Amino acid sequence: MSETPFDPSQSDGRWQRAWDEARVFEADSSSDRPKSYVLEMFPYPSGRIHIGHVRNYTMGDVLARYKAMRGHEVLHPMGWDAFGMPAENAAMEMGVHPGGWTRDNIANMKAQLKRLGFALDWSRELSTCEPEYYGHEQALFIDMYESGLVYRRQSEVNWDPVDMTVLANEQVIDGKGWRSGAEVEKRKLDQWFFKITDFAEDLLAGLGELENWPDKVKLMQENWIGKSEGLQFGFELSNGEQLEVYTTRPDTIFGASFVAVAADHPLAQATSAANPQAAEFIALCKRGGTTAAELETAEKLGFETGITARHPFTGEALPVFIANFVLMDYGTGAIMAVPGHDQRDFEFATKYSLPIPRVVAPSADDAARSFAGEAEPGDGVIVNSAFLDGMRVEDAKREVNARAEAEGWGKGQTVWRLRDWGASRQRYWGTPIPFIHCETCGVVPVPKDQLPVVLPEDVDFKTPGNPLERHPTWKHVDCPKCGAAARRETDTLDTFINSSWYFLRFASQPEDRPFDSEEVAKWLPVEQYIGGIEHAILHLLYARFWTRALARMGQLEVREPFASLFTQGMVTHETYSRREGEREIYFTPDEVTKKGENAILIADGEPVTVGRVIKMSKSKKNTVNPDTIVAQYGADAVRWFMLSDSPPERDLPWSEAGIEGCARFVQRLWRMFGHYDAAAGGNDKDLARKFHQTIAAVGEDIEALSFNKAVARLYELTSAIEKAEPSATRSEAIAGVMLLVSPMMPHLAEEAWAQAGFEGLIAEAAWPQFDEALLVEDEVTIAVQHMGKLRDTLKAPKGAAKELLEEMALASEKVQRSIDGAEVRKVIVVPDRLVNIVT
Ligand code: ANZ
Ligand code: ZN
Repeated sequence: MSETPFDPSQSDGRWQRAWDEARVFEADSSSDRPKSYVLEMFPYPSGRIHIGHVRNYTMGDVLARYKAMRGHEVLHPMGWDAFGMPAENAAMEMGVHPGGWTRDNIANMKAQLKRLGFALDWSRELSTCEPEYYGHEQALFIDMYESGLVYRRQSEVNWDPVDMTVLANEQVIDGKGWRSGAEVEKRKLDQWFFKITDFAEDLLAGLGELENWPDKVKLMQENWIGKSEGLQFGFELSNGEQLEVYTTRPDTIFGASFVAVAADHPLAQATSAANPQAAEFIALCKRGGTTAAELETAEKLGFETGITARHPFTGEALPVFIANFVLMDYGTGAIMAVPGHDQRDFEFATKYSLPIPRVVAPSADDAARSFAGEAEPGDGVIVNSAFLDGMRVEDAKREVNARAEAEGWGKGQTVWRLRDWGASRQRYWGTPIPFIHCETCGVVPVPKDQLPVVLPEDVDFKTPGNPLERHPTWKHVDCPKCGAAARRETDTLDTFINSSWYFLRFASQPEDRPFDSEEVAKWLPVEQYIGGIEHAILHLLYARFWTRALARMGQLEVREPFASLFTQGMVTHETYSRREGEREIYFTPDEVTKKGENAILIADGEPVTVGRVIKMSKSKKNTVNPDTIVAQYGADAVRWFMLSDSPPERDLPWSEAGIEGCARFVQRLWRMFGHYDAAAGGNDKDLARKFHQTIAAVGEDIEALSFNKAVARLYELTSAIEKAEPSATRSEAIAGVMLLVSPMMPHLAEEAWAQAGFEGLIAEAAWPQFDEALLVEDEVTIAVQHMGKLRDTLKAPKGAAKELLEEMALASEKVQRSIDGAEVRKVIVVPDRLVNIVT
């Protein structure tokens, strides 16, 4: 068999069919093997699998196949996050139906995934845009409503005037819609909300238990949840009213030189009713950006109300402003401003010539120090603050809180950055919200036996906005309670809801319920979840919230859905471009040839600019098409490349030379496999040691997801086998390599396994065992002396040459310190035991 090269175009498909026929990857929940749920974030069916998917899914695949070989029952499913805006945009641009567009894309992408030989349980495939999925989601949504975890309220929303939809705060980037790039406006609408804030404390505390999550992801979630501890207290106002403010720095209270409220604060509203200039100022504030980050950087603007606030300790009258940097939906929407120690307040005070007192200083001697053009938010000693003088910040915080509580004008308060999750979208291509609005009965859930509420097919996309709203008949229904004519809810659910529970549906798929909790309990939590860092906050937080919410409703046992999380790096490539007038025109790697560092456009033979190595993206055209490379090199070479060279959390630069090297290695392995000889006799102790060490190490590497290390070890073992003489050991090692590479190169491994005459599929074979005794090298401990005194001990290979021992001894730092520059006159070596240096 070694004469004919391995032919992936012929072999890959054959083994893929064999796995399908034998249903090798179908997970059996009744199996008594230990269970492993390996999950990669399911793709959005944009049209084609991209190289990032290939890398992500190859990693999960290696782990899934490895776990199965180690005797686990593995659940490794795949599906489609199929609702969302691109389908609607395609509908608007190309006049196709979002459903047709999406389903075509799914068919294409499924074929691409199959072509890569992933060990997926396709019997559990799901697509979130099908009623069989979203109908159950509707049922869960109603359950959550009935449990008080979903509610409706009017709220100001971020309105994207181009996409004609409400955006979550996190979808507003620099005041613009994340997809359309349009300036976001503010509007008031009736919206559906999830009470995620009920779980803020628990979601935060739960992060502490997620030992196998990257720290950076946990930190991002922690910041997003944003727990803040401080003091809420009331100012008495000159108009006789009370104004509640929230501060995290009660220690700086003597440094307050003014008070500020948000433009939406009732006090601001009242002022504007009586004062047209105030009304004008408020309108101006509303035009600006809305995110905290923008308010941070925007110019600080204010309007003086004429009202004053009485300082609780000094009795001083502080002016009250309406200010653009105070947010209505954080704390109380009003602040005591301490310009010396808060940068926003500093900028404001500077602009409006307000006092900037110092109340925190490096030491008590610095009480009169002036500010160097900015606030000093840090720690220090309290100064100019009556009874607080000389205290550290933390002690002063405690002191002010205690006095406020004792005197009854304030209270220690915890405030969260996390907001309830707005679930409504004014879009067509999403899960219809299963509620009906009745004049008499109010909001009524659609009775569960009438679920799913199915999206109408006949919709028009010629005008922007929500096609469900415009549909002539769909929204007109009878009230399920009183039978009167009523109106269907025409909002659909945020697509993040689709991905908040799909991992449960993968684990269990009854027809009549979203999932069976006993079945789910067999698989969850997901043992290893793999995906992109871009989902570090929202998707993961929402999935954690849904899992907790379902647990609270008694539908689930687990509270954390993903025991281990891994975020993989990106696949990168340099760019090729030319400047044409104002525009940079990009070319694909296929369109250029490289001569050393330079690149030439094939079409005209003229040079193009070689740009930085960056994430592959359509807009920069620095992509490779998985189909093309799989067709050219075969699935195994592509998979091997995805795992080689770079640690999986780092970026992986795509290179032609790299993939070609992988394809050559496939053939090299194939030739080596051809030397398998069941009849060969004799032992090869060195090779046996190398082989067993590699088995142990590759297993550990895969469990740690250090695929690049596993790859490197397999290269080494292959070289060792190639150099070895025929022996029983060598044959054993060759068969062993078939098994060890099979999670990475499953097609080649199957082909070799069959040709070597082994029974069954290698995908169902057991991972090789290693012999502990062979893991340790034969090593001895050498005592190193200087003038007969022990100075160091060294580990050296058994039987090492005298020269080597001498060299190692002299290289020892401890020995050198002892010699201290003296001339070495003689070195006595007792092999395997001792080195004595004489000076
Ligand atoms: C006085 C003070 C002095 C403050 C100082 C900070 C530093 P975090 O840590 O994010 O919770 N603040 C309170 N409510 C606000 C709102 N609705 N809009 C804008 N700013 C608001 O931030 C809490 C701090 O942000 C609070 O503590 C308050 O300013 C401000 F040296 O009070 B601080
Ligand atoms: Zn009714």
